[in-house]
Amino acid sequence: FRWLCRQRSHSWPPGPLAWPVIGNAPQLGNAPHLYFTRMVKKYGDVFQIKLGSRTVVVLNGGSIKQALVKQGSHFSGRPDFTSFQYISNGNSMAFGNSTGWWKMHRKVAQSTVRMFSTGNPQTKKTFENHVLSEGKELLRLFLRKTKEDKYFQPLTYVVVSTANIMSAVCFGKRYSHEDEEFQQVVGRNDQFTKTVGAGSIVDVMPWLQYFPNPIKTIFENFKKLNLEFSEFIRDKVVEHRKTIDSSTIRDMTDAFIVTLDQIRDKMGLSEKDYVSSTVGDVFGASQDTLSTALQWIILILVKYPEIQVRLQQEVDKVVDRSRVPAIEDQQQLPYVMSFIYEVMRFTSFVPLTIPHSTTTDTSIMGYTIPKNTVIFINQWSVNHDPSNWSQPDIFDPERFLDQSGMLNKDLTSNVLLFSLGKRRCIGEELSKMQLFLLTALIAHQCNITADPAVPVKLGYSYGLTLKPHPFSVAVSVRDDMKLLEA
Ligand code: HJJ
Repeated sequence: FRWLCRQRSHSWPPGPLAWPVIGNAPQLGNAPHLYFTRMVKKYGDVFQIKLGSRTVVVLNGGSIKQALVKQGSHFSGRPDFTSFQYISNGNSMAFGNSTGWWKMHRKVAQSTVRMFSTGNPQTKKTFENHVLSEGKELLRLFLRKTKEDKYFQPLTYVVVSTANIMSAVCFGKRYSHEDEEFQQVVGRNDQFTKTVGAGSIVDVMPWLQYFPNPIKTIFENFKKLNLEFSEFIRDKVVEHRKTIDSSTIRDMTDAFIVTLDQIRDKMGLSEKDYVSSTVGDVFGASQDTLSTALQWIILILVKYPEIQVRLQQEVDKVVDRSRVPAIEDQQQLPYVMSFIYEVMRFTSFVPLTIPHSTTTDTSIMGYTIPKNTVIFINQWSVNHDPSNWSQPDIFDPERFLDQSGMLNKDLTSNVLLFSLGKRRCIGEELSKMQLFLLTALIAHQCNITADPAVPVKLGYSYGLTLKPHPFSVAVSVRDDMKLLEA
């Protein structure tokens, strides 16, 4: 068949032979991004596989920019995957197809997120305050846990803390680490991530949800978590609507209520609640990704103690003991920034983006692709491409520093973690600011160590985000500083 196609003027992308019914699903294994990256060697940057009955075109390396930027509108769709229909009751902007007023909706979301993070000096300060006070609280908790248990698992504390940062921004409220309702809402990121990751079994073989098997159970849990998550968000929005005063915007939810309702009425759209799904996307995406990033940062700090020392030395040169690091210090802390970029590159913890689909018949690198084809974007392949990076599988922040020790912006811009084009992440600035502040704070205040009896491993479980396997650490204050002990 492929031979026949080549005889005509167009050709489909090459790819491995597929089984009937299941296609290439079994070959994906527990790390699809690695399977795809192996396939690049055989077929090139663009190839196709079958997942269940669907054809999926996988884009790697340089073909990604070509598709998402140069031919952006052709590749900006989302597939009608089963799992996506349960996120925000099918109203998620991030997982939904870009029809109708999606473009304007995205613009509103983008500017609102900016308004509450990096938008102007005043909001920046407020945001910095949220991050640092939550960061300090987290480190105090770490110290207490170390006293109690010596080595402890940081996971749940990291999740609640990072969720609290965005809860302050979105809802003007933070939760205690003991709050069970909050833990229920944000504590199931692993289930979410598994079910929506590219190559997820229910999306590939949706019929599995209809008879008893392990996938059915996983999917029911996913539906339940989304219902409860949506309910949490909806309650927040209802509460805000009751008490809102449009002359004093308290938080992001207030801002979305004012702007989205206004646009909806001006455009004569139906009396639908667009606020909940929008806030849900922002809160859900930021807490899931930031908690994952911080887990990786902590794990890498204990894996490479000499890099931890190097971070501490740089921060000490710039920030004395009378204060904690601030946003303004970022320019003077190139090693901290190179460390963060290296964590993003090395872990590539969003290995594939949320799946795309083509919005029209199109072509890429000479291959024909019909409308509504599922497109996987392999970010991992870019970040580990040996023609782009020397020894890509080695963790080395120095790769981003030039001879004078400054951050090389040309190199950092080659790291692909927030996607590109019409679907690129709207939280990139916000997220980098948080990672900078938290990393600098940790380096300034603490030593983090692993149990010498347990080797530090960098293994992970696959999903939309790669989550490190559970690990334990001990945390101590670096000196007799009083700040954290308060
Ligand atoms: C969630 C974790 C959730 C939503 C949204 C509505 C927008 C990581 C990458 C993109 C993030 C994409 C978005 C995720 C939305 C979560 C997240 C969870 C329920 C949700 C590439 O985040 O446990 O539940 O409902």
